[in-house]
Amino acid sequence: MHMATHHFKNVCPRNCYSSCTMISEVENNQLIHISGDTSHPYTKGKLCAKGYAYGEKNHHPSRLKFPYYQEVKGSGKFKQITWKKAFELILCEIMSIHERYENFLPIGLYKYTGNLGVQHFVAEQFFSSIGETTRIVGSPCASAGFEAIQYDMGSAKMSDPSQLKEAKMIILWGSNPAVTNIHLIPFILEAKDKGAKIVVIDPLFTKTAELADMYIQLCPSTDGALSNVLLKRLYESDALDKTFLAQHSFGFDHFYEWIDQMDLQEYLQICGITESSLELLLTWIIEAGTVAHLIGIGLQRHSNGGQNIRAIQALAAAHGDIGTYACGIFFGRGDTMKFTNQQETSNRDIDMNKWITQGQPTLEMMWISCRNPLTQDPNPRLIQEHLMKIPFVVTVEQFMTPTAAMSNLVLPTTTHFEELDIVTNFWHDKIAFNEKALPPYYESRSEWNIMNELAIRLKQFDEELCSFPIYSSEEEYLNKQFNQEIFEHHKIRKCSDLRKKSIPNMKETTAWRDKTFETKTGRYHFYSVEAKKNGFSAIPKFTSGKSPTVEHPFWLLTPHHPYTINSQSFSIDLTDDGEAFVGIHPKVAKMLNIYNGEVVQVYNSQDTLEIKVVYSAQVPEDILLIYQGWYQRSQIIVNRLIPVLETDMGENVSGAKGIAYYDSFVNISKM
Ligand SMILES: Nc1nc2c(c(=O)[nH]1)N[C@H]1C(S)=C(S)[C@@H](COP(=O)(O)OP(=O)(O)OC[C@H]3O[C@@H](n4cnc5c(=O)[nH]c(N)nc54)[C@H](O)[C@@H]3O)O[C@H]1N2
Ligand SMILES: Nc1nc2c(c(=O)[nH]1)N[C@H]1C(S)=C(S)[C@@H](COP(=O)(O)OP(=O)(O)OC[C@H]3O[C@@H](n4cnc5c(=O)[nH]c(N)nc54)[C@H](O)[C@@H]3O)O[C@H]1N2
Ligand code: SF4
Ligand SMILES: [Mo]
Repeated sequence: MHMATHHFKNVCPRNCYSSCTMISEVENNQLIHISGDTSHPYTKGKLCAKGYAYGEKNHHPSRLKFPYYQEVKGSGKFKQITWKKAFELILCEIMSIHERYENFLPIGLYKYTGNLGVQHFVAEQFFSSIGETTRIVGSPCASAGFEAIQYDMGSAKMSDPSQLKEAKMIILWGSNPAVTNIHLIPFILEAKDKGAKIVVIDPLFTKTAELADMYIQLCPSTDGALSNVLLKRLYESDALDKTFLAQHSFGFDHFYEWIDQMDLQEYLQICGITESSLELLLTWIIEAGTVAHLIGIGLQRHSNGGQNIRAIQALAAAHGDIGTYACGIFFGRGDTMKFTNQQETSNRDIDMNKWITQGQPTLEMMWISCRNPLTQDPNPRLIQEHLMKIPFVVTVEQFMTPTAAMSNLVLPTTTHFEELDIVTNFWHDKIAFNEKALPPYYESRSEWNIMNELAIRLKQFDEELCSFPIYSSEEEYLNKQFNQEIFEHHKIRKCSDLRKKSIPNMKETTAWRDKTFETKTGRYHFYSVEAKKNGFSAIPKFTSGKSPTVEHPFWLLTPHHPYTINSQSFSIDLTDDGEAFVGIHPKVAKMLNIYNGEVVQVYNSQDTLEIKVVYSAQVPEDILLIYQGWYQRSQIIVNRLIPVLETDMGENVSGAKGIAYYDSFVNISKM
């Protein structure tokens, strides 16, 4: 018998630079093949290993099939229940809170980036529709960097990243696209083929460093110092853009007074680099004429991370690279969430870092979705303690994560193959339509379906309590999220426009082409009154960060893994490193009498991990490397070693400072 094959367009909704579109082949309601979509102008038909493995992940035996309830969180005594019962439990809890408090403030929403599709913002919308509730706010990802950009340019705009193929020189600061932004690599290699010099600046010798013409192994959190000394040498070499400085910038003289008095040797020592590498870098910049700076998200995860980004930006601006084709700053776009349900509403906002450290205020119920704080956030033990104290914790998930296991109610949810959605993107800015290719897996429901059903029940109880609009389908719901801004940007008004053309065309743009910035003066700010007002240095000068101590002499770097995306994809064995390991320089290991493959203790005052050692000469002698994520097999939770240490910036863009994940310090010893 021949079965009909149907093809659907899906979009990967992960928190990833690419937002790839893919073609799903479906036979008899089974996903039989996934391929990349060659019509995507940026990803061009290629997926990463995780993308190709979605077939396996989607019907993985450990995917959640039914709602589960446990009376005692963490007991593991989950009982399978019906959705009817699940909705009853939730409704009962919501109404009891309302009765006791006469408001809904004791209900908290703890949501993040597990799925970035527009449909998923329905959770925020639902909880706003019942009045003021509590939000755990802040971003563990890139908020320090976005705030830094705001001080100097007013907002985070970015040129089309495909322009990088025409770059004359590319400097990558704490960015590892060979792992984290793979579709950018062909553009970088094209530039390299055409003669552009590629420079990678990273404490770890990464996969991206392997592709570079020059690799600079700088000390963590010292990028600002290197940027400042480079600027000083460019000035002395008469290589700055005097027209830009005179006509489009504000406060350069003030900034330069500080640069001028810097002692070069002192700062080179801080960075851990030699004068000859600085001079070679300088020569290459002068020869290239223009430079594209690719700034990763990694390097701003330090207590001076935002300020370091300001310093790199100042280097680019003074050299005349901002506002010009194929050069300038490539960090990310701050303004790509424009659908109606993505707009902020007024709630009681609790700073995520303060919540972890202080556990305030009283919460009776917590709704967790698209977030796995017990592996991804700092100090998961403290978070677990707070969750234990909240009487009713609900987690909407696809897998029984450590967070789901610490909840009372676990609700199984659909994947992007099983729901309709639109995915926006913070890098190439293209949006794409995600068709529903499969029926929901067992009893899983889409995020919209869950909230819509809850709203129906709440309204039946009391119409006044909930203003959430009831719709009959995901498409109808999504259609209501379009608005004028979306139309102006993408020229679409409803899902059916996307059915005709699933990735709307966009004009290629160069950020700040007219050199008018969104700051108060319209100029680039080398002196920022706003930064000063918020307690930072007005000028983008290097501000020193943290360093290891005698008791904890190693930096612990926990960067992103090639074969997983944050805590996702660990269930499929794409790699032999399904178990966690700690990378250490062989010379140091030998000094400590630690063997390759031995299980050791890595510890700080917060916690101790027992973890396997892997020798790696790519890791500097004062650094230990453990990839972040969720190690199902070895049950290791890396973030237990990560304290709640804030980045300098982030609060003014996300409601909480970022997290200085990479300023964690540890020691290592034999068991
Ligand atoms: N040590 C260390 N920690 C880090 C980082 C680091 O570099 N080092 N990086 C940080 C960064 S940059 C980020 S962005 C955060 C990411 O932190 P999170 O956003 O929490 O991470 P994810 O693992 O992507 O997603 C969380 C959960 O969402 C679930 N999920 C997937 N799809 C759906 C869906 O459609 N609906 C629902 N309800 N759930 C879904 C996944 O199964 C997963 O368990 O981690 C941070 N944590
Ligand atoms: N495969 C894969 N891709 C991903 C993700 C994933 O988990 N897996 N996550 C996605 C998400 S949420 C994010 S935020 C991005 C992250 O994308 P990236 O920023 O590229 O990745 P990171 O691993 O966070 O950090 C990049 C590099 O910063 C370096 N670094 C640390 N401190 C410093 C410093 O002080 N200075 C300099 N110069 N370098 C430093 C680290 O050694 C690391 O190599 O990737 C996205 N893409
Ligand atoms: S994780 Fe990123 S690179 Fe991989 S398929 Fe998804 S969007 Fe593409
Ligand atoms: Mo992130």
